[in-house]
Amino acid sequence: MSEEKFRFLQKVNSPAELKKLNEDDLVHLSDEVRRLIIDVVSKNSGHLGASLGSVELTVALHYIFNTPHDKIVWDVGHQAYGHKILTGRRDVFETNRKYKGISGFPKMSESVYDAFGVGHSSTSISAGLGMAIGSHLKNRSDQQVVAVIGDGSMTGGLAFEGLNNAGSHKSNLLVVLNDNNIAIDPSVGALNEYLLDIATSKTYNRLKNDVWNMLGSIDKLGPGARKYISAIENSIKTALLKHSNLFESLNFRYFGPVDGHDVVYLTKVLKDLKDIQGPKLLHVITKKGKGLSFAEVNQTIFHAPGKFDKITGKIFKVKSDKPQPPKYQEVFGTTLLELARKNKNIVGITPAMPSGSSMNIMMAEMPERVFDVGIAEQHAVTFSAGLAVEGLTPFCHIYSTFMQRAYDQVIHDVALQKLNVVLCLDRAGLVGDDGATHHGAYDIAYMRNIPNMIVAAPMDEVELRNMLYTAQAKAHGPFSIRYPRGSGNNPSWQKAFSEIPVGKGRFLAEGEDIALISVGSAGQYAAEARQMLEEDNISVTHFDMRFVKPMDEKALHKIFRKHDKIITIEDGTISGGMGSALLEFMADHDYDARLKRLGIPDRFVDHGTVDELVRECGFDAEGIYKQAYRLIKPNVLSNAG
Ligand SMILES: Cc1ncc(C[n+]2csc(CCOP(=O)(O)OP(=O)(O)O)c2C)c(N)n1
Repeated sequence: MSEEKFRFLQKVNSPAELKKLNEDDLVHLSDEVRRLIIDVVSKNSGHLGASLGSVELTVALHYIFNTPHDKIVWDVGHQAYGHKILTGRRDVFETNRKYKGISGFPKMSESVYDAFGVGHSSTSISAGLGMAIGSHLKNRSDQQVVAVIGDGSMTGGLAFEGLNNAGSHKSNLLVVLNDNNIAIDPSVGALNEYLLDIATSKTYNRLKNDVWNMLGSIDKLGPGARKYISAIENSIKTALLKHSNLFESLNFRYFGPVDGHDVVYLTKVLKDLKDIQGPKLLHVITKKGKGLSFAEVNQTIFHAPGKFDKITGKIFKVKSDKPQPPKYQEVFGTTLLELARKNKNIVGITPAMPSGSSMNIMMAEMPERVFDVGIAEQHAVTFSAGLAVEGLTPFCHIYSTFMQRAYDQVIHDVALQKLNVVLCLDRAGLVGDDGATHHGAYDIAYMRNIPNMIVAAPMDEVELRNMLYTAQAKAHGPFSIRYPRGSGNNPSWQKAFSEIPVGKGRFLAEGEDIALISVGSAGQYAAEARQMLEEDNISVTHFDMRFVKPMDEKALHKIFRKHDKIITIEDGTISGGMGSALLEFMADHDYDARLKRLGIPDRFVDHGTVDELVRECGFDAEGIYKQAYRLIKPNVLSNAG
């Protein structure tokens, strides 16, 4: 790190050292933190906009609060790069999200300053409240707890549950609402309009500031005066806002809105708030992408832009002469629009991920048929169930990892009533550098035990298209389709649709020595392993299940009658996954075979590239190849490696 460029930052190895700086130096320090984030993220990729927007807030929080004794609980955690840099990870920040490097999200096992592990949204208020009440029960009354949550994450039901509960306790919780008026895509919903209303009401804010100043000076006169002023403050708020303040109605003291980029002012406000007891909310206005012009303008793209030129803002794409296959999500988005043009019953539902799902393609042409419901996976599923009751065919798109939030809604609201909802699970399997919080490891296991649920996993882009087509072609009841992050390898994917018989798999090869049974895109590794084995004159059956439920029992009987050496391959947890389903099948039908299950082991897998992680889990082509040797020629295993 150049000494000249990072004059202040190089002195800060911990929040204790940060506290040695003058207030005025905090402005320079903030600039340097921002510069380091830009330097590293432009080279390594990662979450950019949110972290740039919360630099001053991060500096001010660590300046005023006594971390790690005081707890800062970040929501989602994608805005916490500044926090990592200021809490002893400045020199390893280069390894952010890399294999064996630091995680892109706060993680309790990584640092004592990471008060709570995150990645999924809307958890900070509940976790923070638990800590605030816990510290009180443990007689640590001097401990402060701060939950930092964005306006997008505030739309999640869990955040409201936390606010509601916190408002009925007297515990010392400070919620900092970091309002930049955008999630990944523009913020939606009534809460967003409400926040905008407060943030832009000039009269309200002027009076609010007067009251704030008065409150500060009256505070020194004792508790009686404070109560009196507080009553005036409340009546002004009530009179000036169209409705009474939402947060005040939930028993929070509401402060703000304040400029989240004025680091010196922020430190003053936070210092004052430290002395105010009970639940309180500070509304901070920030700009996503702050300090990098193109990131401020194209906030959705620069949420997590990949590698880019930090001067021009040009995003680097993979260089290739050949036409590149599109991402799976683009195949989904394009196909959904094609289907929706023909089938008027199709509607799209996304919980705050129009661009992350490519549902924005359909949204652009038919905005009235696509619903961005905010970061609200539970609501997205039950809302889809309601649409299905009216005879529509909702395509509810949720990343596999976020669908975990809506499990009861899938069972109770959709499956139990056999409603025609198509659940599209993107980012299924290992997702790479976002790591353990984001891997879509569990959906095969959690979907396949639900009665009425169809569990489909296409092996490539063409199969995905046909699966989407099949799901809407007739009333199947709940139909889930999982597909991975990234691109497949078929640039000519846009073929005419053909319906796939539900519950039918396909033989990609029929051999004698061993059977590879795969599901979903992990079949690509199996296909590669088959080639490697056949080069060694080992004859291989490769069966692509396509459906984990219902299973193609006819084909499975054929395989189990013929083969006593079988490997199952899936990009999902081994426990309870497709391989486990085949073990059950084997036991139920008294087959005797050596069956080895490859997939994600029963532990949390960290971050890295998808290739690195698949290799670590051992279901890459090489891993399958070696496993095949272990089954059929254990004595020559050493040759195979
Ligand atoms: C449960 C869940 N759903 C979806 C996401 C994906 N996601 C990551 S950040 C984000 C937007 C968060 O918006 P906001 O809280 O306003 O923070 P900002 O990025 O604007 O700073 C979303 C939807 C997630 N992390 N968790």
